[in-house]
Amino acid sequence: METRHHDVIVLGAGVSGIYQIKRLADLGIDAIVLEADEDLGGTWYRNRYPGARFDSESYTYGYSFSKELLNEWHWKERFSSQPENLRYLNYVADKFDLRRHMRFDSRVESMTWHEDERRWHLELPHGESYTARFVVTGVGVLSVPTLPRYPGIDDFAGDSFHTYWWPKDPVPLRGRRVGVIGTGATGIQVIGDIAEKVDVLSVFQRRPNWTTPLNNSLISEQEMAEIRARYDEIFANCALSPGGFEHVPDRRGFWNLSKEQRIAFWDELYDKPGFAILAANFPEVFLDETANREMSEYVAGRIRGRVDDPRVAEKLIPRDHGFGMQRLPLETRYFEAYNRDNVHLVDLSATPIERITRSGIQTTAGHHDLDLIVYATGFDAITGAFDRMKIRGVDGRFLGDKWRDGPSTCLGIMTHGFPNLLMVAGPQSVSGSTNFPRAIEGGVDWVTGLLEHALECGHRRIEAQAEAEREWLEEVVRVQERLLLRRSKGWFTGYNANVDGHQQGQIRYQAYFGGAPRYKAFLEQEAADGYPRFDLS
Ligand code: NA7
Repeated sequence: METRHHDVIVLGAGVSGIYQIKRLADLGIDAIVLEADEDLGGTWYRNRYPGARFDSESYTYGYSFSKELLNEWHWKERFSSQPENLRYLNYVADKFDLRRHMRFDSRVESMTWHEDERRWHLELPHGESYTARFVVTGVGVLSVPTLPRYPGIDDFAGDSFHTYWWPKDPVPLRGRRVGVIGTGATGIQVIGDIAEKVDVLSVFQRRPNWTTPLNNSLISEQEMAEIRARYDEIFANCALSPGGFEHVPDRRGFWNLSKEQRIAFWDELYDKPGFAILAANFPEVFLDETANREMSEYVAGRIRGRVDDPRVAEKLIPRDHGFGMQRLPLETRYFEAYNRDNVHLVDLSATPIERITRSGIQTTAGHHDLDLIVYATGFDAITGAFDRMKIRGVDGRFLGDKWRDGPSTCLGIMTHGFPNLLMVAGPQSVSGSTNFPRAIEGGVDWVTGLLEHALECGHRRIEAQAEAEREWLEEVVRVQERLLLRRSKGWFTGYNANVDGHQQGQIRYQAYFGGAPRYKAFLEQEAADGYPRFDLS
């Protein structure tokens, strides 16, 4: 089979890849996108489970690069749902005629750097292959789903799937006994959505998560017109805030206010939409154990106020971590689900799962007969998609080996020993830790600038310097170590009980927590100085 060549190959046709190919196509660069799935959309193509929606305000999630697009698109809900989000990404791709640059069903299985040619060789299934001068990854931060390792998982006779693989065809829910394993952001969305649709819902919870109301609402024509008029301001606000949202931290000083004033403020935040309770809160809540404990007690009180059975309420309150120490899921009718007669909380910390059986789930306390098992058990986050691709750099070095104990990158964009491999939304960038599209637009623009510079100057090789990479790692570690979340068991710190090397106690520095403005300043300075952290030849 013939090997095809392009100057740039983009991996992934999700939110990152769509914008990356738009920028490259506009510059007339010879580039294509290889996408493993049969269509575009990435996260929003895959996660079709009931309740899947943005936790970011829709109008801060959309692309900002085209005024025309901003004026045309009407977000119908403040936090838009998966089908609408996928429609949006298709609309963008069609409007800018981007599909012609995309090759679907094209999963890259391995990638090898050939120093003599200064090219990457990409191998796909069935002997298909490509070469490229540069490869840009937009492979997603949560695109490798992970299943538990319970015995009998293949024995179950009913339907079962990970939320990421929720089928395209409608899944019957009425009259069925459904088990959901996992209570992260995904499980919490699913449970709130299906509780009233199914006959019986058994929630298998190992550890509860802190979660607060999403407070979603419809966006009328009139409101959308106001949002359109405000887009410049909206994106400027997002660019200034650490999380890439319109919400800004409250800097009155936690200790300058009385407890009553703090509670009155939290009452307001609890009723506000989205991540206000996180991003508009006092910074001390995330830096100071006493402040965090008070906030956690406040949210625990709200849970007790919403769950009728006090024993169930206590099981839904996290004890092993404080509020905001793991990625905060946002919920809709989540706690009220537990007030329904058809919903049962199975506390796996008291009665662990022994095995999956032909007809359901066996815990140490008994058997649960089920028709459908939903695995909301998370992802091999941030580095999983890189590990899966078997990337070999200079002298055949395997990236999976380099990153075995945790990733190490230069500005979250490149990693030493892997020339001409550029990462959008890569490890140790802000993509995992802030409003995703705001971060990726910045990442794509920066990578595009570097590629333009290299191609214009006739450079055929770009490599991050080892010393610059060490310095970036120091910055990433220093920032994370200031935060209370540094020891938390969540995907932010690389924890995943189902992946070797990611279990409890094996902290990884996966994302940059220094905030979007600080990250952007590093990138801008680097470009302005002529890319001193990179060797170009
Ligand atoms: P998360 O946040 O990683 O949550 C996974 C959940 O699954 C979590 O509650 C886990 O409990 C649970 N889990 C994982 N393995 C098991 C086993 N073996 N048994 C029982 N329970 C298990 O993933 P999500 O998909 O919810 O969210 C990912 C991101 O997607 C989210 O943050 C948003 O950014 C979008 P554990 O904590 O390990 O005890």
